[in-house]
Amino acid sequence: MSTAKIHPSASALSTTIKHLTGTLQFSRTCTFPPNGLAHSRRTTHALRIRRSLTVSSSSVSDPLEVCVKASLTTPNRLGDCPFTQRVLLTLEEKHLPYDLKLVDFSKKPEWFLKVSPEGKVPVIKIDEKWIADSDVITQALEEKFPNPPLGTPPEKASVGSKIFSTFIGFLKSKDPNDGTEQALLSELAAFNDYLKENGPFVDGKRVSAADLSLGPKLYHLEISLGHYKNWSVPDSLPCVKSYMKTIFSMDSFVKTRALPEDVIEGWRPKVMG
Ligand SMILES: N[C@@H](CCC(=O)N[C@@H](CS)C(=O)NCC(=O)O)C(=O)O
Repeated sequence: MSTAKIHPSASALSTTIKHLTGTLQFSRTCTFPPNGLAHSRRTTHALRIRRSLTVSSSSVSDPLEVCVKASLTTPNRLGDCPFTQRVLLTLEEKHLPYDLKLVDFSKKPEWFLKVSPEGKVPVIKIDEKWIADSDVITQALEEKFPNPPLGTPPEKASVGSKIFSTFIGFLKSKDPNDGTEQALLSELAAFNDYLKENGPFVDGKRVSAADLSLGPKLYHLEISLGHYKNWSVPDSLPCVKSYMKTIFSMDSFVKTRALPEDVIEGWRPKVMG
């Protein structure tokens, strides 16, 4: 098991920390730096920064432990899982510190199967209890840490919710005429129309839980369909394209995203299967 202490990069902990994240990547306690570089030697400078980070974050809460898939391609790196990224985005947007427990999916260890009997990530420890499933986890985080509020109004919560399943259908499809591409396009077109009327985010001007769920799925869509099918979201859907661009460039997204090569490797068995 590898552990990485991650502290929130977003505004509550001030621009100081944001400013420091570039150097923090060289601290041993920060195995997963914002830009995904592997950790390096501890330096005096990094130690100094770590001290200031600890002082700044102590008023927030103790780090929450989160089990995540380890990278398939790069040692000591967060791997690909859109459900995990959704949880990490929620933690980031709520400015909550967390520790990643990297799980090697090629040989899941006993300790992990004890806390996640289904062998799935993400799982998170809240109040000494391990909780599975990103729906349940994000709801629990919203209840325990209500500020800033991230809930999506119920009438908007299912916007875009069929994009992921139609994307997987198209990705796995071997027959170009089986309607799976059309099914995806029609879900994306409906989402484009919704954003045109109600955007730029699902709940208008504010980022909410629905965006934190959709964003990682669209990221997987973009990378895997680009790689396996040479396909991209058409220019006729400009609101979807700009939505993706905006979400993918959020600090929290950049900090928690998987490497493109992991996304590609992660989907390979489904594409080949
Ligand atoms: N409904 C769950 C789905 C979680 C899930 O399917 N996670 C995948 C990784 S993205 C997993 O752990 N699969 C087990 C495996 O591949 O062995 C959630 O929202 O958290």
